[in-house]
Amino acid sequence: MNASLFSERLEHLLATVHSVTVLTGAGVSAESGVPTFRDPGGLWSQFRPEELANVDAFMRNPQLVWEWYTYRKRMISDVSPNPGHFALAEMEGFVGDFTLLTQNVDNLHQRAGSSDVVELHGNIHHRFCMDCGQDAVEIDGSERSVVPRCVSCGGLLRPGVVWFGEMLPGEQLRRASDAAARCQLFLSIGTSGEVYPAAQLPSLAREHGAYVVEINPRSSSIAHRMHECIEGVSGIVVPAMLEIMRRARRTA
Ligand code: BJW
Ligand code: ZN
Repeated sequence: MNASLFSERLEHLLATVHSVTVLTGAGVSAESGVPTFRDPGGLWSQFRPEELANVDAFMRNPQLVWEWYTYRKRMISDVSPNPGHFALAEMEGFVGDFTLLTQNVDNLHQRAGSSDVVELHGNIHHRFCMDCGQDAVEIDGSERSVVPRCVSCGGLLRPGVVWFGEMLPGEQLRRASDAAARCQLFLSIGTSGEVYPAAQLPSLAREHGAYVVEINPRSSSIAHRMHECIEGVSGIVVPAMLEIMRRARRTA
């Protein structure tokens, strides 16, 4: 893949842009071997979201939900960031105002070197008490399959992720909205655009004048809200974008 896959407008923007906001979804981790949610063979084809990704499911059967997250944590710890993650980490050095928003809970952006990741849906390695709300440190990346209890009050600890019907963390959502509203270029990478409020961010960026671009091998459900859709995988397209930035800054 080379730069000709991008429109002239996008090539020019990549070469000159000083404010970029990126929203990532499960697709950026697919090339690391982490299954997405809604693709064929994805997590939702094996498990029913309503049975696992909401608080009622946890209250009904904490052990089942905990085991599902333990299984996913094991899978994530066995994989490494891919070229898409690394290119995004490097991109922050080329753009003065760069914000990385992710719906992913897998920590792979951080492991690739991204310094300030806005985690909209939490982090699978965090946990907190259902009763007193206290954050609990994960003991040596513990992969115990029994639901742990809070050391302060004895309540059940739950994964520090955002389930359906729960509010996104306020500060992260505010940072995401601000970054979408002020950027010149907004990249929506590897997300189906099915889940709100994250799926609203590209539109917000566009309403505020950003050029909005999707990177995805398939058209997402918000593709019609983009100025440009690049049909390809993030592990190839994002490094190609970074290369344009690098060349432009080298010759400037
Ligand atoms: C590649 C690739 C490669 C493959 N390269 N690409 C407005 C309208 C309608 C509904 C709502 C609304 N506002 C709120 C709602 C309700 C709900 C919602 O959105 N429902 C919809 C499903 C209809 N939202 C919520 O409940 C949210 N909370 C909220 O809004 O609070 C306020 C409120 C409360 C109560 C009532 C009303 C409002 C919370 C959402 C939490 C989502 N949680 C999950 C689970 C996290 C924990 C865990 O990991 O277990 O987050 S669900 C799951 O979906 C996960 C993901 O972050 C999220 C998004 O998925 P993503 O990342 O897009 O993955 P996929 O699999 O869908 O797509 C992958 C894409 O990658 C595909 O397009 C591929 O083609 C592509 N791809 N390989 C690039 N190599
Ligand atoms: Zn507690």
